[in-house]
Amino acid sequence: MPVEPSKPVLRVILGDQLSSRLPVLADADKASDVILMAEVMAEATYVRHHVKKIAFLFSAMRHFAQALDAAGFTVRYVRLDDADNSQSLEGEIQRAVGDLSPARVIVTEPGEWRLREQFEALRFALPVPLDILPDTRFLCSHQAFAAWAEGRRELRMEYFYRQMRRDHGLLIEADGSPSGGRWNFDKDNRQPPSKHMTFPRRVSFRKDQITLDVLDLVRRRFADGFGTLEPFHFAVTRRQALRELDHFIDHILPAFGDHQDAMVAGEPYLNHSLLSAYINAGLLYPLEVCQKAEAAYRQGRAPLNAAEGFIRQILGWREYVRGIYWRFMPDYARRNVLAAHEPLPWMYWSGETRMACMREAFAHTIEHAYSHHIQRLMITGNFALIAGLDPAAVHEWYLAVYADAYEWVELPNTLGMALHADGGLLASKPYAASGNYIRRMSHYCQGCVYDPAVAVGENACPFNALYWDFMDRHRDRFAGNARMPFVYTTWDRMGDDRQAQVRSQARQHLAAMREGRL
Ligand code: FAD
Ligand code: DLZ
Ligand code: SF4
Repeated sequence: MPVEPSKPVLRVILGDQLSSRLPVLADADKASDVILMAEVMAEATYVRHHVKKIAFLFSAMRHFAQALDAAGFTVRYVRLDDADNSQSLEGEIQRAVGDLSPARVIVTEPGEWRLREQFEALRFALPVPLDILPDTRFLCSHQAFAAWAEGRRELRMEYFYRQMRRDHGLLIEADGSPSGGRWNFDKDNRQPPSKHMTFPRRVSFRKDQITLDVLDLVRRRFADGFGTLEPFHFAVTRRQALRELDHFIDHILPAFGDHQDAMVAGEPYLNHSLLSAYINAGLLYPLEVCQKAEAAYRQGRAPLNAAEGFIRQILGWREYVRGIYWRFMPDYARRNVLAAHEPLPWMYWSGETRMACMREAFAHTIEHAYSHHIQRLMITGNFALIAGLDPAAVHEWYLAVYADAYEWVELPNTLGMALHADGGLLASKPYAASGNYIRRMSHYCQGCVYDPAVAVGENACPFNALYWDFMDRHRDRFAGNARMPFVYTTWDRMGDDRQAQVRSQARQHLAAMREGRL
């Protein structure tokens, strides 16, 4: 009797899962199983993604599919323009199941709640089982985060991070103590910009035919998309991303720490790594990135404050925000404890504003699908916080405009860290700052029509009155916060008349903002 060939397993890989070490590939039978990858409009349009983000992901997906094919896997790759493309991930899974009659479907857990819900629902629509496997690229599983969080009165990244350092043996000495005798060297990393700072050249890659085809596709299909498509010099393969990582470790990491919070006009990158888009899409593994940074320190090629500061962002913040996301979703996305309801002003999309600091952050965003952390937190995020912008609208903007943006990482950073809309679950105090902070930490104010030293009057920096008005509005919530000493003593010392002027100035700024005059 002829032996019936075994049914294939359909193995689904999403656009931000471009890693060969995922469990979904681990036990694949190259002779019979099929890998499904699909470019679909549903994912490319659920927010108004930056065109560079779409191009980066499609090109990286096509290159990854090519590498799988070369390694002997059978890949069913659906292109955006393919005639039968149903334009949704569920649709493409259903179509593949119809065509291939697999024994089962497996997929790695998606990074966004909405997609995991869709896959849960798809289970009931498919004639075969669908299994959702854990995403093993992360260094802290859902179970491990839950075990750490359980029973704690409040969750703080710093304690989570120490646990992660111990668990993964990163920057830990033989006796179990942290390297250098301290867990955190953040105090050394807050220097303002200095004229001695240098910014090494960045790696750029020649575009191959795959990338040129994708750029052409994105130009045609996303003509109204946000941002500029070219020049385009993202790494789109693991090999290229590794080159960019090595370049960072060798030439940039040593200076990563000292001026980590600084901002310099005309310098979009400073000494940041630009690795988030690659780590989040799966081209780099977070652990290997941390290990390379530690090796640089141990070999005397990078100071400890730089290596520790860098590792803390990935091993600490990155894993922590993911833990918060999955623990508190879906309720988390709806939080708005400060009752902020101001619609997102058009300047966030157009980039047009008289405020030099905001203009610069928007310009980097539009041009590079990138702005560094301090611009996201202390410029565009800080403004959104003190102007009382609606968290859902701000969240949608951040999710759209950056090449590294996926909800699991973007939402806690926006809603929790920048907007304090979760009431302090993620960060114990609001990152609100006046023009004085921006003047100290950047060069922006020198080229601005506004004056950071002025709170009321024609050239008053909008960050000043909006900052005080924000503090005043939320006095009941923040007056007792031990991490914000002197705020209300300073405000009270201004006296009634001055306070009234400041409030009135804040209202004028908001009116100007709504009318596109700010
Ligand atoms: P570096 O400064 O070189 O840092 C090294 C790495 O640490 C990054 O590549 C990233 O993987 C990790 N990292 C640093 N800070 C954080 C953080 N707060 N949370 C998680 N990981 C971190 N990061 C994203 O990856 N995607 C987002 O969508 C995103 N949205 C943000 C929105 C807001 C409002 C804020 C304040 C921050 C957001 N961040 C986001 C965090 C951070 O700003 C970016 O990770 C960082 O700017 C990426 O640039 P880089 O690779 O040059 O980072
Ligand atoms: C962001 C994105 C885009 C723009 N396009 C696709 C796509 O066409 N196909 C796909 O599989 N994934 C895409 N993605 C990434 C998904 O949106 C991502 O997997 C979810 O946001 C979960 O993190
Ligand atoms: Fe920004 Fe105010 Fe400085 Fe202008 S003066 S760059 S608005 S902080």
